[in-house]
Amino acid sequence: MKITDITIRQLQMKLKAPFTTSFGTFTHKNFLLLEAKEADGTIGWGESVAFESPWYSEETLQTNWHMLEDFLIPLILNKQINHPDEVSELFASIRKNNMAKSTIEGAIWDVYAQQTNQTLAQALGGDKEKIEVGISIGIQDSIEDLVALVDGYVKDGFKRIKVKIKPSWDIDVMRTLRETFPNVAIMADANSAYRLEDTALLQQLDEFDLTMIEQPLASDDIIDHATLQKELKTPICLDESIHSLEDTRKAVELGSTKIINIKIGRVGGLTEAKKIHDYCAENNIPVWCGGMLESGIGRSHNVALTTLPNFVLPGDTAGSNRYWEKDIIKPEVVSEDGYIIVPTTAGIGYEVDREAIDAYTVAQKHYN
Ligand code: OSB
Ligand code: MG
Repeated sequence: MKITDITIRQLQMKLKAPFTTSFGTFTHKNFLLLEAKEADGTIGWGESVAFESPWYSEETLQTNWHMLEDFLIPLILNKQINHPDEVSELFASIRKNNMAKSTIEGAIWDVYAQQTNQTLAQALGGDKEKIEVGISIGIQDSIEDLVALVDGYVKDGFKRIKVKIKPSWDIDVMRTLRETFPNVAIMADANSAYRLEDTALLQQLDEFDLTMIEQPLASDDIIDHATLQKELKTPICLDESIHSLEDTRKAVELGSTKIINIKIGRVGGLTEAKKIHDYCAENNIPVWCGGMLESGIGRSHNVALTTLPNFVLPGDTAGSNRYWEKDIIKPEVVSEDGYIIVPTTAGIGYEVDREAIDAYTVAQKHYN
């Protein structure tokens, strides 16, 4: 492969409903899309999962654009690439900036899959025909509102309900949910809202038989999580703390985590995501695919990754209609009765809706 042209677009899409975490509320998603053209005309698509502000990680839409324009794109344009695994080698001189790296690597995986006439899932080595879907629910104004929402999602068939928690929106919320939905798989995601001093409070969650608690402590910590896990029955799942296979190995060896949430952007791309998957499979650590409120393009990469065998827990990759009035792919990602059917056409498997992309584009730049 030789990538001869790259276009970066900034899109703004309005969420159907605001999404609130322990850090604040999103009403819109502003993000970058990357279109890469190979010498033979094949086009691949990647999505940056960086948000506008650095609350989830230090990367932002603007830092991603800067890294892509000034460092990453020049390392890719017109270089001979035999396999997408080589992209991370080309980027070896650039530290971190994983979401920026992943944006371009994802597009190259899409090109590679099309040129080898495989689905992205097949190119990665996955073989599921459908994947199990869970849903992530933001912080609500009242417990009654939350119960009503969860009731709807349970009826829709979602295989697992994840609820955002924060101090003062935690124990009572989870108790009510467990009492109302005794047989549903429920988990909590704290997005780093607690400290080790909160151990006694977090131990109260053990009563509610949660599938896991996601990232209770600091986003850069694996030491305190190991201490906390010794005091908790509920399995800890790390999200923000995991940026690589090395982070995964260290966290698993320390006992900081029993489950890993893999996000392609956070770990720098599909190649690293697959390595983490393989390591976890060998070490009996179940994994699942997290979400970053992606458009259909990022979502299609998540669907493909989830077809790998050790993605044994339902992910956060719900259908397009959970987020958008109109997505940017055709057909949209559909979740039905808690499953998404994996597409069967080559590459990401969904057609890109250029009219929709144009309508959401607020800025763009071409590189060649
Ligand atoms: O922590 O998993 C998270 C959304 C934005 C940023 C971080 C997270 C989330 C979610 C929702 O939980 C995932 C999704 O539905 O795409
Ligand atoms: Mg999370």
